[in-house]
Amino acid sequence: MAKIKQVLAEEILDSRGNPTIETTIILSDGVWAKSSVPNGATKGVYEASQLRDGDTKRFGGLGVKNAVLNVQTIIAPKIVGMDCTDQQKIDKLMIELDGTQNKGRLGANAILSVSQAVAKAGAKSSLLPLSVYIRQFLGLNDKPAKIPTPMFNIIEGGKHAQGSINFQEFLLVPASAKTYSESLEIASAVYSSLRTLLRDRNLSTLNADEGGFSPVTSSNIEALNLLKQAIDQSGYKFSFDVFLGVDAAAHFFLDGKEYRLLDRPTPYNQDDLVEYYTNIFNEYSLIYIEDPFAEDDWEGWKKIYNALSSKTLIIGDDITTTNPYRLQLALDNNVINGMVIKPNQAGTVTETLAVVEMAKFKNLKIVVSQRSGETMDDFIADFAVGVGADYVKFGAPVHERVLKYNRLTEIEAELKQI
Ligand code: 2PG
Ligand code: MG
Repeated sequence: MAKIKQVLAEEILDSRGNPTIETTIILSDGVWAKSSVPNGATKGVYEASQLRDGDTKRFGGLGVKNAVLNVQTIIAPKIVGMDCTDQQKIDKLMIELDGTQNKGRLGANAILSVSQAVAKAGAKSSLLPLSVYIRQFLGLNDKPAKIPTPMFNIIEGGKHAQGSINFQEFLLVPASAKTYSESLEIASAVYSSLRTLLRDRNLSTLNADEGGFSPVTSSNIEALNLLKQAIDQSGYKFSFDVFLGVDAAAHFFLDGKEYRLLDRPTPYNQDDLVEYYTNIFNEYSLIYIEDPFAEDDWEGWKKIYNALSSKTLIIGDDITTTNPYRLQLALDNNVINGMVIKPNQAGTVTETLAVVEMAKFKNLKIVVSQRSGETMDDFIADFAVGVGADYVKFGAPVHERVLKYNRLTEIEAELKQI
């Protein structure tokens, strides 16, 4: 088996122009692979910690030179010489080297860049597509692989588009598509129909962090209406060919007690907000509601779960943060029927896989997601197929976001060859 010969790390820029880390692993058989890590805008407080330099003279303190140094001087000397297919052993070693609960010493960014690069190099050296290589870790090889249903974030608000609407993501879910490529066609058609509609209404067609539009509408409901019309005008049928979902990313929770939405001047208490979600669920047949309440508002979560979980997906992201303890809490409180999986919330490939396994065991739907600050690494696409995710969220079907969607197209073809 090929051994790790060299580990290189660099500070590069993500899609928001902020620094992030990229690691290259070179193996004894000449194979090499590199991987970089993304960054979120709405981070759950329980996410693994990304190490930032804090030197305000560079990138406003967001530099990652120390994380790079940690890879070069602390991680590299320990993993050089190890079998690169020994993913668990390498990840465990990095966790021990870090020695903290949240990877705050070496940085989850430093550790994950190595962990992902090791997986990519291991797959290459084993002459396997990365998605197939990852399937082996979960023992899924006997089951047929499938491309997850993509959910396209085509209107953005919240922290992805400051100054616009409250909900962070308005998602398009092509439902009638028979193949993955057909869902891309549908998403692209609705995206351009929405652009035309916004132009006609004199609303902004500028793009937010994930390539979605960020019109300044008077309410979140108006954004849902725009989407409904865009679908109708694209020639597809709303609530038949295409369904809608939202990631509320409920950061509109103010003073730890009430929720504020553009939709009405007075604040919402938990019951009001459940009623609001129930109304939009009924009106727009939402098949997906992510982070409807704040990450520690368990009572609010319980209320929405009781009201809507038999009819739609109630998905945890900031509340669960790809963390086994947070997932257990969500299960104990019975508040989710699916969860978002993001490797950089966990910090290693092995730990991310463990959370996927736990969630699958509990019959939760798995949604593998990119971050709003992305890189040109398409690892996450292979990872999603590898773990047998039900859905993926990779942003709008434009700009650098197409990288992951296009990788899924390639994987679809690769799977046919196997
Ligand atoms: C989310 C993500 C990805 P961010 O909340 O689901 O879309 O956003 O990366 O900003 O946390
Ligand atoms: Mg989210």
